[in-house]
Amino acid sequence: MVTKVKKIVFSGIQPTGTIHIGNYLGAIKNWAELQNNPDYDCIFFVVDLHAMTVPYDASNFQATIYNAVLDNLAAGLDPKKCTIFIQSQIKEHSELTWILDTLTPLGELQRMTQFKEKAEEQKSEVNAGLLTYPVLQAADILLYKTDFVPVGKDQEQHIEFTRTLARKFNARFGEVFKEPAALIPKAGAKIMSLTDPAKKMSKSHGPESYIALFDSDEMIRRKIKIAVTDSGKEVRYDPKNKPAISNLITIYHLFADQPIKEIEKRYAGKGYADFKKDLAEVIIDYLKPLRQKRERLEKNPDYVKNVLEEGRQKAQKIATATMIEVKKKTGLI
Ligand code: AQP
Repeated sequence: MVTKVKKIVFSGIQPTGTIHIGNYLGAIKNWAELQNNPDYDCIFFVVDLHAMTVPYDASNFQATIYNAVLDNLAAGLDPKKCTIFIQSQIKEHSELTWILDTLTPLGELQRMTQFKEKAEEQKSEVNAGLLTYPVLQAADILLYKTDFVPVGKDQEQHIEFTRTLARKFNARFGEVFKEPAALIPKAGAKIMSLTDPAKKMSKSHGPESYIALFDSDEMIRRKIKIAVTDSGKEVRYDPKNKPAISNLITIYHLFADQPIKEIEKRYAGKGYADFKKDLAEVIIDYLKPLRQKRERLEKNPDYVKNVLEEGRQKAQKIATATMIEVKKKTGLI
């Protein structure tokens, strides 16, 4: 009997505080769907090393990392169907980063959109890690011989960079890495900020700009109520001319699983206020079971510990095997 080789799906999330609905709709929701596909072997991880590139509090970092794992389990990752682990527990990520660093032109990193934005945001703390972030990300992905990386639109440039590095390494040292492809969702790939629809929804733009996955019902109602809207009062999907309301319609469409046309029809002749009131309830209804699941998980730390240990062991096996190949090809002892 011929066993079919499964494609590797690999992606991660930073433990930098609360996960928001942008992270969920752009990435985690798709991860939870992909893990059900029998053709895929899914590996997801919490990228704590990446989170160290921005100012953070070491005294509660462990709790933040642990909470990110809880958030992802509550949001639908099922350890029976996928591998879940913590980046820093696999040393090979850092080891491969160094080797890939030596293949990376400095100018390419300086041109990365995320670096330019973050360097602007944290002017006083532009560390080298912020610059080499995409190299660590490439090492993460390549270490697992990844085929597909499900991410939001903002990560497209980093995946392209990863492909370039894989090609470069293979050309110079011999074939080791696969060239991964980004899997970007058709809708939800870039959920915009509630306070500024020109910017992507982001934790760093203040709590009113995003809805956290585990915000209270009251917080969700308030944030949607004060979310900026466009001039006029028509609930119409038109990202170019009505970016704020189009963003809210996208959120409605994805959480209610209803076509955009149907939503527009339902609110024809009604104003933004009616639409926003219903949108808040749609989000609340969707997120309720996730919150309940998180509460159950919180009471079961041993289960979470076991999930992470199993994940670590599976990840370690793959990472070790890849690094043996890498060391051989690069001439290291
Ligand atoms: N606004 C978004 N819309 C769709 N997808 C998004 N992602 C992030 N923001 C959006 C996707 O979520 C996954 C995890 O991203 P991350 O851990 O790298 O988080 P981030 O992009 O750093 O999130 P923030 O909120 O923007 O953090 P700060 O403010 O700290 O920089 C990725 O697949 C990403 O594409």
